[in-house]
Amino acid sequence: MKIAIIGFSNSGKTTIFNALTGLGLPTSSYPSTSGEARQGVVNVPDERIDKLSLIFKPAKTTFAAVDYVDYIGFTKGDTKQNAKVHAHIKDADALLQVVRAFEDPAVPHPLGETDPMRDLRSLEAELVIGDLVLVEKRLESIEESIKKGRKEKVSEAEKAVLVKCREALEAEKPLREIQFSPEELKAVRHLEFLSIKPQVVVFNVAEEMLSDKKTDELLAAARELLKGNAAALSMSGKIEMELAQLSPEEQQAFLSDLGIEEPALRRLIKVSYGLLKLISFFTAGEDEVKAWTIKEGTTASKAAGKIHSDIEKGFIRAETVSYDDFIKCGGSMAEARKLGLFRLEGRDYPVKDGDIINFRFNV
Ligand SMILES: Nc1nc2c(ncn2[C@@H]2O[C@H](COP(=O)(O)OP(=O)(O)OP(=O)(O)O)[C@@H](O)[C@H]2O)c(=O)[nH]1
Ligand SMILES: [Mg+2]
Repeated sequence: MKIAIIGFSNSGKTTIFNALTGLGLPTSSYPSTSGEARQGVVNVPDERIDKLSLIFKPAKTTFAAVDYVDYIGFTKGDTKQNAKVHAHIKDADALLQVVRAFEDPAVPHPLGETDPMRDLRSLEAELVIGDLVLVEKRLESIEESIKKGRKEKVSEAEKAVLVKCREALEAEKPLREIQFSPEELKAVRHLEFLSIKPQVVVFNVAEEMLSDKKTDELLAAARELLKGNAAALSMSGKIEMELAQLSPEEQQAFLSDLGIEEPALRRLIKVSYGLLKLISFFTAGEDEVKAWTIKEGTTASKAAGKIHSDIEKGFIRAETVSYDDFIKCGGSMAEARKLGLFRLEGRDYPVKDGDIINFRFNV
């Protein structure tokens, strides 16, 4: 799973990427206009894994992980430059939009004054325009094929979805607001639209704005604007980056000084994971406690295939106990079995978030 960080330049994309990944890419007050997209792995924090690790004391603990990508910013009104950004991030499963909400005369803003809602609207507009260009190009090439009588290159189904997309985009609606059937989505998947991807908006606020009425108003306005599969949060990129460089103990002390229960970064990672409709099931033993990432609704045999194709092929059953039941039983498998909380599920069982599973299989 991959999440691309987008936004205008100097909004703090690289700062937040560094905070997320613990990497130390250079940040600067002049805009980056070229270079390679950079990728980093981010563990998805999960208190349940922390607790399972305490119980099983495994040799190894593995969290679910998501890749984050940092690239150059969007430029207002520059469709060509923005198409370049699209080319580098189009395979992402979701977007993380960083919106500048901090004021700092030393960091020039590409659009002049700091105005987060204007930036959010402008960037949404750039996503919409970019997708509209893709739709129109594709419709033109379909028309061309019809004229030339090259029927094999024409899909009526695709054309119908493109027309539906064009209507929405011309009305300045991001595609994530529109309902599509799975077949419709499949017909246009190859175009890899940006405005259709789930999106988390992060307002990068100044430290003193972290718990301020103005920030709350900003979040409310953004939530009003964003429809479909989207969310809005605020954080101080600068603080999060500094925090990420501390040891876990130091972080804890720092946060309790500030009266913060959960670092904003943890919340951001969790919200993004949820937006992707991802859930985790666990395997737990002395060797390893591990969170496995699956899409909501994945069946037990497919989930087994995540671990190894042999387990999927030779699937017999999934011995399953929910995390909550397991903890209720004092973290004892024997107790869970005795109380009948241990279930034997078949191959078509839709795995639930927090299931602890032991797969039985034949090789
Ligand atoms: N005062 C202040 N400065 C910040 C904050 N976050 C980032 N900056 C500064 O803003 C500048 C730009 O930050 P980057 O993280 O490089 O921004 P970016 O979005 O990656 O910019 P491009 O890669 O050029 O598109 C740097 O000088 C950062 O130190 C913040 O919360 N407060
Ligand atoms: Mg950058």
